[in-house]
Amino acid sequence: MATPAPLRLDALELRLVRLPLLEPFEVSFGRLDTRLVFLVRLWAGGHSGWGECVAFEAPLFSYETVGTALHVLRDFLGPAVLGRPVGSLAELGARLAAFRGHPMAKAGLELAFVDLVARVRGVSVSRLVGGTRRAVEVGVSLGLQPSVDALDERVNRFLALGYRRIKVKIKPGADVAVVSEIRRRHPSIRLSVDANAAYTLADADRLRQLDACGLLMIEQPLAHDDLLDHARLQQGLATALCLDESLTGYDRARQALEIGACRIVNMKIGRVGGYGEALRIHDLCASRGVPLWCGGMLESGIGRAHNVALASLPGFTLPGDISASRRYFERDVIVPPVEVASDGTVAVPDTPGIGFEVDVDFLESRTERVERVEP
Ligand code: OSB
Ligand code: MG
Repeated sequence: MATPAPLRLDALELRLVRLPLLEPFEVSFGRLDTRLVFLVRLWAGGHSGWGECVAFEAPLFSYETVGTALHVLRDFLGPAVLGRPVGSLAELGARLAAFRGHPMAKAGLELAFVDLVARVRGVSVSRLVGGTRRAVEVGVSLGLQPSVDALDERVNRFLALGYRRIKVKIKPGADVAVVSEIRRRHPSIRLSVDANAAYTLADADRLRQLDACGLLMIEQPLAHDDLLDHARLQQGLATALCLDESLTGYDRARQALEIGACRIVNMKIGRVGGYGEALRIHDLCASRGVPLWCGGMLESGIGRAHNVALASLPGFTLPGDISASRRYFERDVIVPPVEVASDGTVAVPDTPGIGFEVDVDFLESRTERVERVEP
């Protein structure tokens, strides 16, 4: 993906914006009541592009945090790319690759760069990265609930809104009984579960009981950095495993598929380090016929718009965790908000860049911290 002409990157803006969640989101590793959204804006000449760094405040999903990403972007990634011409996404990626780890920080910058290039060229991000779909299929991810009835109320609500797949969070003690009951009440829906790394191989017997639930997949049952034990577990399981946390880049995805650690791939552009890695993983899955879908990190509309663009590539074959803005927030940072149509799809914008207008006044009113990085 080349730029029209090498772009001189002038400045980076790093902005933390707090958005309350309409309801708390609870998973096996903890509970979120508000989302501290980390927005990245990149300038070149009179143009700018927007990205989002999906790190959370605490290192519970992965080791990165909003604080580490702010440090790495301000002190290393920004200085490595600002003030000099950049000719392509590959060239940007090569400069960032000098630094180890910190995929979410890198992705925040790559997202802003891709939006910037798309706006300069006057094309949509979807078109720029090779997207082919005009609408993407979506599902919903439901947090842990105090009772089966509370969970089922949400299942019914999102099915009525058209969502095409329901994902339920599980953890030890809130798994087989809950999921069996949801399946009993909804015999034919596409249903999956996500453990966020809450189990070990010692729980294999319990996880095998989920085979009776007819699930589309079991997402990340074992440790966040494991591949080998997942391969062992997959051997004794009829249900497909899907990896999320463990797939931190292209090589990890390739290795996971080579050893049979999963049969389905969850793509999170932040977790894998940006568009460069994401596009390579997409091509790998497409070439091997591995089902792929776009995960979510409770993003604001900016990260969500990038997810919509990415999910418009042909290799995304299952509904993503790309829900409507109002599934999470009373008010989003983009106009219009992301909407889910009654057929369970989100339209892919065809206007320049991410295809949504950023509500800068609203952002300002919710900003907790903003820093500008210059060469
Ligand atoms: O594992 O996919 C996950 C939310 C926060 C952290 C991890 C995960 C999730 C979700 C929600 O499942 C995805 C979304 O709706 O954005
Ligand atoms: Mg997950």
